[in-house]
Amino acid sequence: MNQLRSIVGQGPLNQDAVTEIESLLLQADVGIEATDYIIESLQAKLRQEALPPQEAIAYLKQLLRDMLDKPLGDSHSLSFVPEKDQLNIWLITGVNGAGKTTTIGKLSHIAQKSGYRCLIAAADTFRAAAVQQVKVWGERSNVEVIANPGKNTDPAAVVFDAIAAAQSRNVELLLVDTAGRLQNKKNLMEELSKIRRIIDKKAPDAHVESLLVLDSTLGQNGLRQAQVFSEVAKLSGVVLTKLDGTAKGGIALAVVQQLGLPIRFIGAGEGIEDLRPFSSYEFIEALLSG
Ligand SMILES: Nc1nc2c(ncn2[C@@H]2O[C@H](COP(=O)(O)OP(=O)(O)OP(=O)(O)O)[C@@H](O)[C@H]2O)c(=O)[nH]1
Ligand SMILES: [Mg+2]
Repeated sequence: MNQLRSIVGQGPLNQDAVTEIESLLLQADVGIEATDYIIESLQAKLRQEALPPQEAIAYLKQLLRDMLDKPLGDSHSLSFVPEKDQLNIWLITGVNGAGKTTTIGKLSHIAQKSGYRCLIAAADTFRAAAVQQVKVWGERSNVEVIANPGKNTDPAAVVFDAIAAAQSRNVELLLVDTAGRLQNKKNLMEELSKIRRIIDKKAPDAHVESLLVLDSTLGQNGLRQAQVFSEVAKLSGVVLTKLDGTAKGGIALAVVQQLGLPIRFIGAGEGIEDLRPFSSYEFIEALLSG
């Protein structure tokens, strides 16, 4: 989107410039709603005063950053970390293959390195290999995994057991891996809402975060999923994965604009270190230089 900078740097936007900006934003997965908002704001500003190119670009960057930071309210500068000396439960949800289990592995690694007492709940009981997969991540990050060895076990029961273990061991961060599910599968979505209810009931004092793992290469399709997950799992944030691939990343703007949820982490690779806390500053600098 580095072309965006040169167009915005040229002063008041004529119709050609607007069309060009619109097409750049849509190609970068920014989505119609957020694109309209950006163009209207830019037009209004540039009509109001003639800005030198650098200032026009600075205005654009600030506009985009403010959009990304809006869901955070006043807590802007606070980095997103589990609270010490209390139980934090992070429920990790999303469609099949979005990167949930990998993200759990990366998060447990960061948490362990940062000195948190951490535990993983293997609540993907849907696929036979899923428990094994999350256990491998647990070994890599040196974090214990609570699983139920039986077949066809109820994932909510695994979560129940894991919360009990977390409470008795003074665990600070419990990461819950869930099965991938499509948002239109009623019974699976009901199962997820049951997991969420168990968490709220069994750990009423815990600090609960419900994170949607979103594959950034899916573009606008990902947003439709997100809307349904948002209600069922009471989402509080989003992890954008696979930003190391072909995705342009504009999806982040669509997510915050349409769902009002903050982006918390970005995944940019398959390795254990390939997860970063989300920073609107870094994100916008990268987006506009790419
Ligand atoms: N390039 C890249 N690949 C990723 C990233 N995150 C996850 N993956 C890959 O995406 C694939 C699916 O990852 P999983 O973590 O198994 O996804 P999941 O959401 O747990 O999948 P299900 O449990 O089957 O729903 C794996 O091949 C991961 O290595 C990322 O940030 N970048
Ligand atoms: Mg998984």
